[in-house]
Amino acid sequence: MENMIISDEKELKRLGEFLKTPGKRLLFSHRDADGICSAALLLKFFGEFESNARQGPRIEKEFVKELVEKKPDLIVFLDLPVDQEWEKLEDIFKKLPSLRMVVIDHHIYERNMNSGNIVHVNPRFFEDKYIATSYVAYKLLQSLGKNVSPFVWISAIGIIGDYDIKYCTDVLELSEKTYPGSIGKNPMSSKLGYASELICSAVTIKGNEGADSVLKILLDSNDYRKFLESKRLKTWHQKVRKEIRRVIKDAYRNREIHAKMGLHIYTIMTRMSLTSAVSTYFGEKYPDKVIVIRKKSGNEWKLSFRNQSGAVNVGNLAKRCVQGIGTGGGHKKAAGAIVSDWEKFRERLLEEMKALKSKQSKF
Ligand SMILES: [Mn+2]
Repeated sequence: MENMIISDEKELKRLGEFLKTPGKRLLFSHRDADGICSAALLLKFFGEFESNARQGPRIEKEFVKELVEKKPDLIVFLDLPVDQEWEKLEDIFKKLPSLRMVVIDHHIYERNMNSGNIVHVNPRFFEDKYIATSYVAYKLLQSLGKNVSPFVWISAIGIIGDYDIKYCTDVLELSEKTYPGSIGKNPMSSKLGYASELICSAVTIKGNEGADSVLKILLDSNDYRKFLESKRLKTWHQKVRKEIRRVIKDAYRNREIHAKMGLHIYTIMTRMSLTSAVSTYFGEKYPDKVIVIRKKSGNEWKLSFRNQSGAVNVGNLAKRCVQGIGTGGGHKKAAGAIVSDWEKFRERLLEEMKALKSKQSKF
């Protein structure tokens, strides 16, 4: 099955030209395995970028100022749904009218920003499918005539890092064919699955510095085995694993279970950013439950949602529960949020879950 990535040859050509824009070139990618692998793929063929990882699509005032001061000729965003911030982008274009922008993303989009100055690629313009950005980047580079197949393993790591591999199996199969043993029978527990864990823990323990290290190691590695040899990444991974084990043990003790609603709430206490990792753990352990993980962060609560079975759309659930008290959203099976008022949030969550249950039992 072939996934539709970009509308036509003309758009592809425009993308190729934009990526060759000379002058000051800035690259921003999401600070996760998919974002970092997408960046590595692009940089293998289009070097000379000043590259930075970002936690999300938010474009704060400070960031606008910083961008405008740098006077870039080209800005590329990877795996970041910056179309949510199109108003801020318009401000930037007002100040830098000759700026070119490339957005390559796979999240549910708010608007298609394709225009004279922007090339916006998102497979969801064509079909509602979960296709990792690393897959999109791989296919684009291939279509642009680049010899990207030796780096199929980088694309595979990004795909596995995002968990939803259903529509990306052709790239995973190609990786296994090119590098036998890299994917095997179960991608999640394969060598490249381990590679995606290495990236995840580097970011967990070292933030942007970890993301930069990973990117550099990916760029220096011509083979996935070389990447897996990194001592630094292995050490960070072991530290994170140890902390995750401790946090999970503790979370079991104070969990709040609403059996009738199929809802589990866990509170975690750790200095590392582990909400999403712990959420994934419990999400896999209880695939038919809605899992909510909460962690205090300053005066707010960081939340993570999972429903592995997909019976409850947790992206929508998060969005509905945070109104007026924070921000949140995400994908169908995995979402995140930040709220200021936990009690209010909890009340809404229980109401929403009750409503969902009564709706389900009617059928
Ligand atoms: Mn991402």
